Amino acid sequence: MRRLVLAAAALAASAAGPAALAASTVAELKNNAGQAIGQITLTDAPKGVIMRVETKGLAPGWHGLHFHEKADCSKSDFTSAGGHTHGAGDRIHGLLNPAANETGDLPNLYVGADGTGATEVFSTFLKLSDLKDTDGSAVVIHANPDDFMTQPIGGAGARVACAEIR
Ligand SMILES: [Cu+2]
Ligand SMILES: [Zn+2]
Repeated sequence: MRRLVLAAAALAASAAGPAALAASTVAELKNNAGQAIGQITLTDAPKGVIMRVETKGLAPGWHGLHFHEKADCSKSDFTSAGGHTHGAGDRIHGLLNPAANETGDLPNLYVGADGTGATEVFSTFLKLSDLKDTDGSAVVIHANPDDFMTQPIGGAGARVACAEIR
């Protein structure tokens, strides 16, 4: 199954441009009703991981985007995915916080007036293998933007989309 996913990613790359030269993982994004609303593509890089997000059907505007601890989007509110992936010790959130240690923190995703969101982000906080640890990880999109400072999640509010990374 994994082999098929890799092959599909390679085909898509040859047809559509640069991404996916290295090993890539594709995961489906679903909404609170369990409907498929797009996908994420994670590509391992020498100094981190590149993520492409492609989604539709979300509310227009800015949305918090994070890596969460567990590959578990089974609860409809996605609390099953746990908190943000993080380093050792107390969890401190926020890309603008000098004391932050959450490896799951990422820039916000913008969704246009038609409900379509697409972006690529690069994180040096972790590698694809860190996301594919024993319990996996999740990509979560929130209802509101992350202010990169407020604890515990930058005021990003409810979880509106989730993808399981294994
Ligand atoms: Cu989050
Ligand atoms: Zn965080």
